[in-house]
Amino acid sequence: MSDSALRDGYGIPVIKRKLTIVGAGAVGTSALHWAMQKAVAEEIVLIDVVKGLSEGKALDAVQSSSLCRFSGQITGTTDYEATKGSHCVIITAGLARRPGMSRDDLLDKNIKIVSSVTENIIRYSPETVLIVVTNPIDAMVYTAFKVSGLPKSRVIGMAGALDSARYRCLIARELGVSPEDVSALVMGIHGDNMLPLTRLASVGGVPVEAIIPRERLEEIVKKTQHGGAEIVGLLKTQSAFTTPGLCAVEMAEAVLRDKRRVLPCAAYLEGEFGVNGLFLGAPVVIGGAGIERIIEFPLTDEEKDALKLSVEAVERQVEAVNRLLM
Ligand code: A3D
Repeated sequence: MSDSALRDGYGIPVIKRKLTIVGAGAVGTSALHWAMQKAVAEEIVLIDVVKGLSEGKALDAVQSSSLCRFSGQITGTTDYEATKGSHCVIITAGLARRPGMSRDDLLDKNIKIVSSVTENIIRYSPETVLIVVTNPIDAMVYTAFKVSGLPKSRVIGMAGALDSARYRCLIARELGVSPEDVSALVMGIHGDNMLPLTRLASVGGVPVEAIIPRERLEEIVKKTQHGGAEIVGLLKTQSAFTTPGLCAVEMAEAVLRDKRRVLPCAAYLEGEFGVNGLFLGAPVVIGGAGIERIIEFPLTDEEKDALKLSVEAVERQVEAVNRLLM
């Protein structure tokens, strides 16, 4: 995948990093914006099934490149050939929630969309790292894994990074401090049964359980669990996109720059945390080849019970995926 035509100041060949974003809707456009802002790749392809949509959005983005100092190439297309040789692909294609809908309501339609997108991507980038954003995420990332035939390390779901960002933000607001100084982890399903761990949340190294009253922490946990629905309720015709786009790009950046970031992501678990054969949110190390390792640690009995609710819900979704993929 290296491009020998591109050389640095010493004439040494430079790897030209290529990122594809599938879906030029709200999240895909946000991801394009953040990818340019952070200059995570020298080439970015935006692809959508709707003719003109990604072309128009790419053109609009190109016009901002002098202002955001992005000097790479941006292509908008409906043709998968343009995605050839992508090091990393963010999949946002699919339907999004409307008020009153659960993420599960999207299941059947999005399985078909994610399957066809994955087949097309793998045809041109058989060694890529896939970052799946389409909901219901824990089932869609499983779909991409099954359809792509990629090793489990190369298929990752974006959800924990977003849920943890929301959780950190709420803790920071409660304490009146910068969200930057809050460290917190959300595990499990991306849904009502997600598991924001209060035991591990800290601010500047101080455990939040020592400084936030229990009832307030419980409210913060509930608000985190319903953070997505709160935004859908306000926007009415779409779901959150600014932070989801940024979270997907943070993960892509970890791949494209081999950063070895520790991020909560939906990873394929094979025994870790007592879970087998499912994608579920857990802390992982992300580098150039995708997930380098899952960071496993002992859960309390209460946390194990809470994680079981996630497992049961994702198992039901995965049964539906397996039925539809047969
Ligand atoms: P939206 O703005 O509707 O964009 C979706 C885009 O996908 C549209 O432009 C469609 O044309 C395109 N599309 C549909 N089918 C195909 C196809 N076969 N090939 C290529 N493109 C296609 O939605 P959005 O951007 O707001 O959300 C996208 C997805 O991300 C939805 O499923 C959301 O539920 C999900 N989402 C997940 C999170 C997580 O944290 C996991 C957060 C926010 C959104």
